Amino acid sequence: MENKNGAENKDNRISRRQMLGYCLAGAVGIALWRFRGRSGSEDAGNGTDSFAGGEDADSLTKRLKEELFGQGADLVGIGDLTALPERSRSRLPVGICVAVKFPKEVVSGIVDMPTREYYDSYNELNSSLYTITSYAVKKLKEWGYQATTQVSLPHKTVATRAGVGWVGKSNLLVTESYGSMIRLGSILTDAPLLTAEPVNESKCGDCMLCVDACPAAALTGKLWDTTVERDEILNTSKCSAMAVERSIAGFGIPIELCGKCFAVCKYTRQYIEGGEA
Ligand code: B12
Ligand code: SF4
Ligand code: SF4
Repeated sequence: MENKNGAENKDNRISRRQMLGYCLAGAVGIALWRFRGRSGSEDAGNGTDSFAGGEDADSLTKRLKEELFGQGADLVGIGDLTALPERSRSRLPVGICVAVKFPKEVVSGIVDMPTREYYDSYNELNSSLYTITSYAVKKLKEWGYQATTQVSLPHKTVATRAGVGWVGKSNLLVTESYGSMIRLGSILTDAPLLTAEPVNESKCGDCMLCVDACPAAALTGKLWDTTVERDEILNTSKCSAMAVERSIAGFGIPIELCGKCFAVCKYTRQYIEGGEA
């Protein structure tokens, strides 16, 4: 996983089985590239639209990440999804997780009650995610690969496979860089990208800050691993009802926005109280 400042977790080299698939994809890419050349649309290879067929996985991955950070992503991770059922991932082997972060001041403001700024930011971040993920799909397709934003897997599943973070006792994805003050988007593709080490266990330890802070007592305190069901961590009915109540009280709109669990998270606080803007 990488943040926009270039800090990176370990990327795994791809397995032999993947390599075979990727070689095939690469071969198709090269064939398309040749066809492009014949049809007169080949470019000089130095513009943002240059075709990546035949490019090695390292440089293709770097290029894609640069594009995503250029579009405003704050975190990007790439995961091998082949261990998940084929139907759940539209038969595509790779998941890309994109995260955008809430402004610090918005998060600080919602420790007591959700605010109008939180609601506005939530809409803005959703719109940015849509722009970034659609752009990535367009680029990947231009480069000769399959790609889609129609992802039926939960974003958090793609995110843990992509090494971006773990599922906290808050039931939210927690990242070392920004805690949980992020919104997530996902892309599926067959592009031969380098994938990260998946995260399979929680790093919450004994912390109970979010559990104790939840005004609905909706969090059970269960420590996550990949076998733990969502309902073992979160009572969704209690959370939904309380979030609507608090949205009405906080900014007068009946929507499920509360966010106290991520505002109090120690990893979120670490980021907010740290130096970076
Ligand atoms: C529906 C939904 C809700 C509903 C849920 C109730 C319902 N009726 O289902 C309600 C209204 C409660 C809700 C509330 C909130 N939500 Co919501 N919600 C979603 C949504 C649209 C789908 C989630 C879902 O049902 N997933 C299916 C369940 C089973 O899985 P899950 O919750 O994702 O978690 C499990 C898997 O990820 C699994 N997993 C992870 N890795 C792996 C790996 C393997 C191999 C396996 C097998 C499993 C696995 O572990 C988790 C626990 O079992 C997602 C967007 C999305 N498409 O993912 C946003 C999303 C989860 N919500 C989000 C947010 C921010 C919130 C709120 C803070 C909003 C608010 N109120 O202010 C609260 C937080 C509540 C909480 N503590 O979780 C963000 C989370 C960002 C983050 N940092 O994690 C998401 C991702 C939206 C986004 N685009 O960013 N939400
Ligand atoms: S969003 Fe609010 S009600 Fe739901 S789990 Fe988080 S703190 Fe509790
Ligand atoms: S507040 Fe503590 S327990 Fe809750 S998600 Fe953050 S680190 Fe985990």
